[in-house]
Amino acid sequence: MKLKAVSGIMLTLLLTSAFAVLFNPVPKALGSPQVLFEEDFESYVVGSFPSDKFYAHWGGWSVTQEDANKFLRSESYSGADYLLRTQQKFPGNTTIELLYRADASGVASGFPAIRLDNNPIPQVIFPGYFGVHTSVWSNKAWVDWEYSADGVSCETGMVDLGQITIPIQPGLWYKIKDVLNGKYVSFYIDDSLIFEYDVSSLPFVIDDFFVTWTTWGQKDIDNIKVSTLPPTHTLAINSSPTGVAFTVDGVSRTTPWSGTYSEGASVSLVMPETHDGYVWSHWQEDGDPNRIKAVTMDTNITLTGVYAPAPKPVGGKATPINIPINKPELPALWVWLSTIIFPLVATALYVKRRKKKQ
Ligand SMILES: [Ca+2]
Repeated sequence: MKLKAVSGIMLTLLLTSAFAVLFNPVPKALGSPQVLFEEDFESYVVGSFPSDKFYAHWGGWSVTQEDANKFLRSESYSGADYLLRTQQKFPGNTTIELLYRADASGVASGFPAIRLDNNPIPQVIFPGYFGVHTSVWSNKAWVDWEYSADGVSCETGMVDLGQITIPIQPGLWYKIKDVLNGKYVSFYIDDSLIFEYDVSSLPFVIDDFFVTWTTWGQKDIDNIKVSTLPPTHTLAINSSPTGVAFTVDGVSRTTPWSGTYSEGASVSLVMPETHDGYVWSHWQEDGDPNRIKAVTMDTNITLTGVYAPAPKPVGGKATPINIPINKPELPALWVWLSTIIFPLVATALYVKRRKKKQ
């Protein structure tokens, strides 16, 4: 009996937990970028080359250890031919980041650079390939590109984006990062934006690319990470009539307005109670009468705040409070009584009496 009771309780507990697991919504990882590639070189033997993940044109790169940290080092070389490239290709809308360090020869002749390349073998022209090169060289920011078709280089260009304020010192690690977001490539050093370049005018789109590092002088790279950008959604706020001043997360805006948010972001909207002779009515899309609204950005959202003309005061012209209100004109009642009612009653009584006498 006792055993039965215990097993009954256990069965109930088991079923309860199973139900809890079944019916508790699993929290969705919203807004978190997906890591496509990550390498810190700690699992490789010193002196080896991680050929399972990288391709080195003409060699020159090997795993090196310093204190307790392993990283990938290029030989000191006076040309740009020891190119390093990932074996894995990546889609567009991506962030590429890594730690970068150069010795004195590397800084003197080189730069931290990331090349986005769909060339299967760097430096060899294949039918139809492109490369976009973002870099800092002699404290100047650069973007250059090449494009070939049928084995002929048909488009090359270089844009000098001007002096930068962050000098690259020899022997120091820097975090460098490229962000590909739609038509822009943004280049960062230690999380400071160095430049942003609109690549939409280039004769190709940046997607399905390898990441390549060029070599001038000795370079060290570590902690390479390639990840997708978190998806974004658009929030558009309209109103009827337009031109309504409202707030988004406490910041003043005017309709029509739109903004971009990472997936899962929570946005707080406050529409005013009145606007220029109008009063708040409702949100057009869902009929919600609450002018204060919180939205979760899991898709593109358009909301329209509807205002109605302010109602006119009943009975025509409103009477201002500070003016004395006229009291009912009592004398008028006495005038009526004395001039019409009394004579009527008197006449009726007189006629009655006369009739009685007759
Ligand atoms: Ca490392």
